[in-house]
Amino acid sequence: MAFQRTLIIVKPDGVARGIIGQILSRFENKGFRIAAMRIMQISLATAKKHYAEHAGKPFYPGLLKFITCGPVVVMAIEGNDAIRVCRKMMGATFGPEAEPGTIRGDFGISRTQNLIHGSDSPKSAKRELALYFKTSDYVKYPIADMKWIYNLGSGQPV
Ligand SMILES: Nc1nc2c(ncn2[C@@H]2O[C@H](COP(=O)(O)OP(=O)(O)O)[C@@H](O)[C@H]2O)c(=O)[nH]1
Ligand SMILES: [Mg+2]
Repeated sequence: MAFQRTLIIVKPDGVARGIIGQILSRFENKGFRIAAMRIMQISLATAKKHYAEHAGKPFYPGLLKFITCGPVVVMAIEGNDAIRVCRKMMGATFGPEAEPGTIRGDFGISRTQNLIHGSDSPKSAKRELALYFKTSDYVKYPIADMKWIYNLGSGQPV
C-alpha cells in the first residue's frame, strides 16, 4: 500500500450548490490529509489540457463548458492508496449509476455535472497535479489522529 498524492476537484456544481464542506469532510473523515487547496476558475486552456484524453468524444464540448463555467476547488489529497480509495469514495462516473454512500451516489443524478474529479492512476495524478500546483504549494503537517488512523496506535506498523 503506497502513500500517494492525488488531485481532487470539487466541480462547479459542487461549489454552486454549497456542498464543498460536505465533500471535503468525507476525505478528512477517511484520514486523508489536504496537502494543497485553492478555489479558482479553470481556464479553457487548462481544461483542454486536463481533459485531453476525451478530445473528440461527443460529450467533450459540454464537459469543457461545464468545468470552466464557475469556480472549482482544486486540492491535493494524500494518504495510503489515496488514488484508488478516493476514486471509490467518488463513485461511478454517472450520478444515476453511482452507488449510495459514494459522493456522486449521494449528491447527484447528472451524467456531466457529477460534482467531483479524481485522478485515476499514479500517472494521471502526477500529470494533473502539475496543472494546478507547484512543488512549493504542498504543505506537511501531522494529523492529530494519524497514529490511530494508520494503525500505529498499538505500536504495530501498517
Ligand atoms: N454527458 C456526458 N458526460 C460525460 C460522459 N462521459 C464522461 N462525462 C463527463 O466527463 C468527465 C470525465 O469523464 P471520465 O474521465 O470518463 O470520468 P471520471 O474519471 O469518472 O470523471 C466525467 O466526470 C463527466 O463529467 C458521457 O458519456 N456523457
Ligand atoms: Mg477520468
